[in-house]
Amino acid sequence: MKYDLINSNLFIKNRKNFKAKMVSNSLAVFNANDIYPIGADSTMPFQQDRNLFYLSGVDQEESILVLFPDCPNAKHREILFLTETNAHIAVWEGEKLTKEKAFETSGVKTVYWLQDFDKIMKEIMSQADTIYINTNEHYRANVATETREARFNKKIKEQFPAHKVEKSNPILQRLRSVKDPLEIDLIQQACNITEKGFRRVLKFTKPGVWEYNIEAEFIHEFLNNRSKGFAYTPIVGSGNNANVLHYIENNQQCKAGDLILIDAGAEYANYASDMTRTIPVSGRFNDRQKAVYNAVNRVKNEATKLLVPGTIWADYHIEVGKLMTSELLGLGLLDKADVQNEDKDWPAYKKYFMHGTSHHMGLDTHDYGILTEPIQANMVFTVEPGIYIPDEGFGIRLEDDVVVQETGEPFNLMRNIPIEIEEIEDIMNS
Ligand SMILES: [Mn+2]
Repeated sequence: MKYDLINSNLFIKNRKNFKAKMVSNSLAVFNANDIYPIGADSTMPFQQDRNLFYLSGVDQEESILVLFPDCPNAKHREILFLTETNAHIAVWEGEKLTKEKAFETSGVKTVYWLQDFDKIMKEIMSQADTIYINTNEHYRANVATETREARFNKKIKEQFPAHKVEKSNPILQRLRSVKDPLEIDLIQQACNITEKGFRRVLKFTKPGVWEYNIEAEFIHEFLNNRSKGFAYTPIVGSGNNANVLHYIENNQQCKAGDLILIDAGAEYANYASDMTRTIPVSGRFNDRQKAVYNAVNRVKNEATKLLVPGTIWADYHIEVGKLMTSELLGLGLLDKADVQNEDKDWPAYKKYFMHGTSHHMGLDTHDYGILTEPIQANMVFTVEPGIYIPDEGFGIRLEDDVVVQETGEPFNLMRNIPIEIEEIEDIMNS
């Protein structure tokens, strides 16, 4: 791993919280992600299953975590199964977790090699009444491949048809949405790396650069700061490309006078950061661009204040819609009649701002969190309003990541990343 070892107390505490939600005499199983193939013997870079990582810190393929808090054998209340390693295997396959290193990483004392899994499972399943299986119920999930976890779930239900089955997902959604201070620190580190990338881009950008040159500036800074790369596929859209919400081609030349919408964030230790800035190719905004930019920035600042404990996500979006409507009236993009005649299911402002304002962020860029339940302290959200005007050849989105506080305004993890027009222009022209 490129990142520094994480304090294992985080994972010990996460497991303790999960176990506290389990019904009596039950066990829960969590599987690593597969390494996905490309072709021949090529593979995609490994990305750990976020739940297994959350509960163990194990960042290695073919790993399984079992939690069985009521197990009569105290040794089997927490077990990690890992792919076998030794000095000889390490020469060929590179360094893998030893049992000692796995304990240091996760705090799990009982570590077996994977080949013992079936035997141990048979033994402990006979002592349990219920098995928690893990499925991905994220509101945006759309998974076409069969994950290692899905294969496991099929197999275990076949092998042990008499066991009761419970879902891990609601527990994980609730736990993962409220961040531990150690997690907030990791997300802050990801944001700080993003900041370095953005400052580099501000100095680099000028008429004639290509969108992919900007992408390259980010990745240079990310890798030099122990990030393995972008937390999600970056968007670098100049001119009207900014109005294609999921533009990821990043293959056009940036022209004088245009704006560039940059939605890019570093990952650090599997934690995401998610930033959007919009900057002028030439280093100066024109008056119209400034007016729209400041409108978006005001909506962002006002929306942020609404992210307080007790707020319901859907109600928050209605309030942000009102803020945006008033700004669009001010900019002359909407008139009073547009608003009076609007369809309540698709309000007038959505012509220029058609996506959501906030999502949970953490181990996943669009992180777990149950949106119908009230917002709580220590949830991390993005705030990312935008105004997209294809007729005027530009689109503006601004996005920060914030932590909800017990009282008062959220804490902005991107407070040091330039966002005010003067600061952006000063750096670009320095
Ligand atoms: Mn976002």
